[in-house]
Amino acid sequence: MLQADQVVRSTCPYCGVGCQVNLHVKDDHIYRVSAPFEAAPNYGMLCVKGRFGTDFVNHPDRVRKPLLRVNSGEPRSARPVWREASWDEALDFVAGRLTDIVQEHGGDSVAGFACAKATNEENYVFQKFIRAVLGTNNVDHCARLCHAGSVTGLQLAIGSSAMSNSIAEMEQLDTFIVTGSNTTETHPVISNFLKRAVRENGANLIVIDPRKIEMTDFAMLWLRQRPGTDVALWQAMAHVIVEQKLYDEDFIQERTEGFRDYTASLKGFTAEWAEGITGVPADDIRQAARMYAQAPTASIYWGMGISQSTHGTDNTLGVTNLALMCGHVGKPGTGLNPLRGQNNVQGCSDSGGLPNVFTAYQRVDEEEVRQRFSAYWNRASLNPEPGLTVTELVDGALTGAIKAFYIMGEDPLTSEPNLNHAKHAFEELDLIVCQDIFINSTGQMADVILPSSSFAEKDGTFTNSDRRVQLVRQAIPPVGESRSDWLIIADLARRVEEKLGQLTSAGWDYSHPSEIWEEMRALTPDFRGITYQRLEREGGVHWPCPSETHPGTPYLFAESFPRGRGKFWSLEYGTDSELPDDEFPFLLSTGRVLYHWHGGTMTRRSKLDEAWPEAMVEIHPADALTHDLSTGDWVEVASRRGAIKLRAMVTGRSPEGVVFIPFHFVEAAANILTDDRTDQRAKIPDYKVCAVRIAKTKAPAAADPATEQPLETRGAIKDQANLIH
Ligand SMILES: Nc1nc2c(c(=O)[nH]1)N[C@H]1C(S)=C(S)[C@@H](COP(=O)(O)OP(=O)(O)OC[C@H]3O[C@@H](n4cnc5c(=O)[nH]c(N)nc54)[C@H](O)[C@@H]3O)O[C@H]1N2
Ligand SMILES: Nc1nc2c(c(=O)[nH]1)N[C@H]1C(S)=C(S)[C@@H](COP(=O)(O)OP(=O)(O)OC[C@H]3O[C@@H](n4cnc5c(=O)[nH]c(N)nc54)[C@H](O)[C@@H]3O)O[C@H]1N2
Ligand code: SF4
Ligand SMILES: [Mo]
Repeated sequence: MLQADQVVRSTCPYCGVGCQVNLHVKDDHIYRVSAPFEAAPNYGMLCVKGRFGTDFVNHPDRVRKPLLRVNSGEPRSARPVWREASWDEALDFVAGRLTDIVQEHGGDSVAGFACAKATNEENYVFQKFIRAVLGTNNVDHCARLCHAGSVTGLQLAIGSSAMSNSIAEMEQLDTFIVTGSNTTETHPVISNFLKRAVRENGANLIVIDPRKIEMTDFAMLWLRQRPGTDVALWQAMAHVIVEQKLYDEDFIQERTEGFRDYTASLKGFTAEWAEGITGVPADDIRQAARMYAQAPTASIYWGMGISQSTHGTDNTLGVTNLALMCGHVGKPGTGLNPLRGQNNVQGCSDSGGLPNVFTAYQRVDEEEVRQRFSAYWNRASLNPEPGLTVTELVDGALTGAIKAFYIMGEDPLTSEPNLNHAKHAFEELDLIVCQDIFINSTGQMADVILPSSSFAEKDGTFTNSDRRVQLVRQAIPPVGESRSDWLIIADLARRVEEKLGQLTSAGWDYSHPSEIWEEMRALTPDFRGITYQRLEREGGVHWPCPSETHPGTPYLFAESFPRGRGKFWSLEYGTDSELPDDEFPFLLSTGRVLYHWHGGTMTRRSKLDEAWPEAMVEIHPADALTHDLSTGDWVEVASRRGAIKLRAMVTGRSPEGVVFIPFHFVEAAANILTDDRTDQRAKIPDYKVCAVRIAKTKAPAAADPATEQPLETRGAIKDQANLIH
């Protein structure tokens, strides 16, 4: 057997479970990944991505030197031609262009996309650069496209959006709801704990999901609602609980406000009424309500099916109302749990990668907070105006209010809705900088690519879905001339400070990420008790952790909510989503499959691509029959915004009238079809409901005989575009 040069403990770079991995390294390559049995949160388990998906690290497509676009006179949509540059040249170019734009149009004309894949320390340095040097709060990240509905709803109801329970509590669950979360494919190791609760603890599981996901096999009750109708379901469950007096009077008295008004507003929201809207039998709604309300402890887990909706905030308020009236929050095994998606999406938000807050949700519009940060950062003042959100930034590019995008490790031109509209907006920008490990779809439109080092090439911390801060450790040297994101930003910040004639602060002279963490700790009461030494010793600590003797906080809200009392919110039923009609008679739902990650940048450059090599659209057998389709046939799927071609997968997973497409494949990008209208409060788009039509079609013309996929589209993911030396 191969003998490892070294085995390095680190944290999986894919999902928010935050599994601990041992990276077995030989000749600067990770050749094997194993999981330590003794370490939380995964205790020896890994899913296929953690186990087999890290070979992207050494893929030949890694960007190894900074690249400058040579053909910048052409439209951005033209195939890019790149020239390699030294770091000095590339950083001076970026610093010069940013300086010109800030001087001419003001700091608020620049926007930064922070990175839920990068470490806490890197995101902290990034938002510090955007805020302190460029003078704007325009910094946001993919959380906007993700749990924004959950965050906004939870903030309104209880004043905190973090998951209330720890992963460790899952095996002891008594009763729990999983809704809008395809847990076995998207949080596989968590799904194992949830399955164990059912199998070994006899827990009662209620799945509420339009698709027949694997978790339904473990459920005592499965409610299959029509997509986008959840509010009706939550309201009807609340109606049952109130009518049958199954609520927790003491909890309501002591911990909440607004219950009487809320019960009054429930009039008419009967289970029969909800059946008409959701398609779920009224008796099942009543049974679900009783099971949840009468359980000694009960917890709700949810994902994108709740959040990514034009009424994502209302969906969240709907589940929160239920938890508050039943007192199912603040004890072990009870709570509100939006499962975090990216490995470090929790941490990116915690580190200040949001337009309205610094670290740990300290608000930019609060004088005292701003003063503390400006003093530490050696600035006379900081901008008090919250910045724009990702979805608003794209529109800002279109109107000309935003001139430059600095994108650190995101791929908006795969992940944004209505891609044709988004691409149009990107054309208008004066400057696009992509700092990434690969050239992704967005990179194809950039002026500069700054090569970052991947998780395996750097130290730092990620914060997983249950707020556990864990170490990421360097296992191999940086690939090519790539650099850690924090190093790139610190170097750039010094150059921009100088060009803008700002007093150069010593604020960028870090020699290791631990020094950045020390700064974050000093500015953030909730992180104060967490040190690198402690993380080395304990493996991970759940914030809030106010002192070094504090054990950390695995579950929240035991005594009170951050907003004081939990608040009930009256809801109305209605929808702003684009629903099927005669012209576009199918409902399109989008999401994920086990083997791939978002734009596929990483997983399609790993062995995982062999397991799921192409885009497929899920079509119900009854619909396949009427459209003369069998599995493997080519289908054109069209919406009001565009059309894509991909193959059919005939399956009963999605209900009749609904087609499901994963958004991982550039050659059949689901987001060409999706709709960019958003939830008014959360600004999150509706990725789960829009209207499409389907038609059988021929294989796309110039197909690669090996795969029958169009050559030019496969090329887009496989090569690095033209490179002239
Ligand atoms: N393999 C893999 N894992 C991932 C990711 C990945 O790309 N690939 N991405 C990560 C990220 S960033 C995230 S945010 C998570 C997302 O994790 P999930 O939220 O589990 O992912 P989705 O595939 O978007 O699944 C959403 C679920 O919502 C259901 N749904 C659709 N419409 C509705 C509706 O109207 N109401 C309700 N209640 N449910 C509905 C779908 O059937 C599906 O089961 O996954 C993370 N994990
Ligand atoms: N249709 C549809 N669209 C969706 C969704 C959906 O369900 N349906 N879900 C939405 C959700 S929940 C999310 S979270 C977004 C995700 O959207 P994005 O965050 O835009 O997608 P990713 O492909 O994960 O982009 C991460 C990028 O970071 C790069 N990267 C990896 N490691 C590093 C690093 O250490 N440093 C740097 N600088 N870069 C790195 C990767 O190569 C990749 O290009 O998509 C959203 N879009
Ligand atoms: S469950 Fe998530 S963190 Fe764990 S191995 Fe799989 S992708 Fe990585
Ligand atoms: Mo996400």
